[in-house]
Amino acid sequence: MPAVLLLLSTLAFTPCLFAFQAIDSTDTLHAPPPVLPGAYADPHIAAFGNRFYLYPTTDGTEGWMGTNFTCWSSSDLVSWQNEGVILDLPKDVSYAKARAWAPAIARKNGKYYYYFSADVNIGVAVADKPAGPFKEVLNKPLVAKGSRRGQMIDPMVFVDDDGAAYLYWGQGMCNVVKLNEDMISYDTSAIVSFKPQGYNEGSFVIKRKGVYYLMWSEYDTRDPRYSIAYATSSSPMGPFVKAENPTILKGKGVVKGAGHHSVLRVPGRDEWYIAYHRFIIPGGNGYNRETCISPMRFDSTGHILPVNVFEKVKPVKFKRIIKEPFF
Ligand code: FUB
Repeated sequence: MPAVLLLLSTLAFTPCLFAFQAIDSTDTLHAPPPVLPGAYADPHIAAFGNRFYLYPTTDGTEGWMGTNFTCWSSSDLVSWQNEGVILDLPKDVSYAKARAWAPAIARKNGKYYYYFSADVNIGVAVADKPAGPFKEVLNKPLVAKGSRRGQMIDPMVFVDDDGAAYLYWGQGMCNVVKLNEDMISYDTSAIVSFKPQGYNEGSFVIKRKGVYYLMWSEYDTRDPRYSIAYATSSSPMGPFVKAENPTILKGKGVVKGAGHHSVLRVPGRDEWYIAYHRFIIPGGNGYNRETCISPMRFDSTGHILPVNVFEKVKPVKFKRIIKEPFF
């Protein structure tokens, strides 16, 4: 092609290119697809060995009447494989049959501990592998319905660098207690309960550069304003101080009801991702939610930056075999 024609054709395409880029970063009508197919909420994300795992609530019924839990695994955070049902309340749990909500996973003593909400109790099951099979171990709730103010749901276990594990839970109130070495018992007199301003449910804790970040969901999960806020502390037991700009994840445009999250640090890197649910696009609501993942970043002073719910997660590779601390 003669040089002048080449220049003309390049110029002719340039505005299209700019227009495309502009739409890509500001378009709130077209959100990235969810990472799991179908109705899954309250995703707990984790990395074990050289794989990523998601443990969600099975959604899609009025009143959240799901009865079983699934596990999903991935090598890159983008393609997810269904590992099947890992706990089935009617079959595997004696004290609860439905309302299988908001699970959490933790690893310690070479075992995988799966904490789950079931008929507004919190239970615990144990496995040798991240995708199970899990066995309910107590034959009674770890936290019983009605034992404290608020709902006994939404467990999360944070294992600190020294191997100490802390259980967080609660709707209405945030509760925290250090778990015993066995991960399935604790001193009830040591429970600390508090309510950060705006707190509703879904607490999650991470530690970065010596700072403990407590995050939680605000508003009701059926409310399009459902969103995530955070506070920080120098101790896993608090007190936690709510951040100056606390909202780190909320809906915009077609994205509604974005919340009940968990956070993943890619092992060995200062690279973070947030897993959360939103109303299914199109046509979803607080009982029909889907699981998404977006990058999560910090500023140079350690504040969590607001997440762009329109940023698509790109494939993440483990660069090498990671030897993680194995408590
Ligand atoms: O999925 C059922 C309930 O909805 C969860 O336990 C809450 O956190 C809310 O997401």
